[in-house]
Amino acid sequence: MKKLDLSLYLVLDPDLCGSPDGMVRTARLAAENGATAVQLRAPHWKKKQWLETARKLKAALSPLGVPLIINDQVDVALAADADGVHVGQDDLPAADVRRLIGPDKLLGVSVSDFSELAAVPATGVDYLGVGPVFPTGTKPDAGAALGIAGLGKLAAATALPVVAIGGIRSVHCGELLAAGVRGVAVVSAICGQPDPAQASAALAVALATALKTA
Ligand code: TZP
Ligand code: MG
Repeated sequence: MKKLDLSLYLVLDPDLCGSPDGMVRTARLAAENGATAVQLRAPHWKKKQWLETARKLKAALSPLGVPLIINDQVDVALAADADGVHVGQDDLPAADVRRLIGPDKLLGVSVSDFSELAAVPATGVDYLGVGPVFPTGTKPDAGAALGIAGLGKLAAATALPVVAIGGIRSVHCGELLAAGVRGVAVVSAICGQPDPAQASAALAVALATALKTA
């Protein structure tokens, strides 16, 4: 498998994308225009909808070489043969998820403070999602914004790749990469934008520019 590229990580939101097919369309446009990883996140869905959409996403993203990561639903990830699972603090513990998914799939964990960071297992986790960095309307229970300084302190305290999340727009890419993160995860900066392809391309350009000047 090619090296994991977390630089532009799209997290899909069913409300912002309009429909399951809208999600697949958004994911495809994003992946064709610079998104390097895609997560399916649909907290209110029934299993059947999860699985059907995960399979469509996998079919759309695999040919583009973009990994599909499933939020929380380990069984869906296995049934759809997704590339990985992302768990939050209220989901199954990372060590249990690793046992369930085996050694080859990706595993990401959400972290928002030092105590959550300390609880991350020493092995078996591939990356951390850290946030919210900025205030976000997309996840009402996301907690207080860390700011760039708070993000930087957490990123400096772990050897794992960190993906920043929460309120991120292309204008933030430079300061986020300078804070030591490997990539940015976005929902509303791509989902629900009038032109998700153009929005993705603009983020990819901002990241490439930030990397060049870093
Ligand atoms: N986890 C922490 S903040 C967040 C998630 C899923 C939502 C980020 O959404 P947006 O629209 O990019 O601010
Ligand atoms: Mg979750």
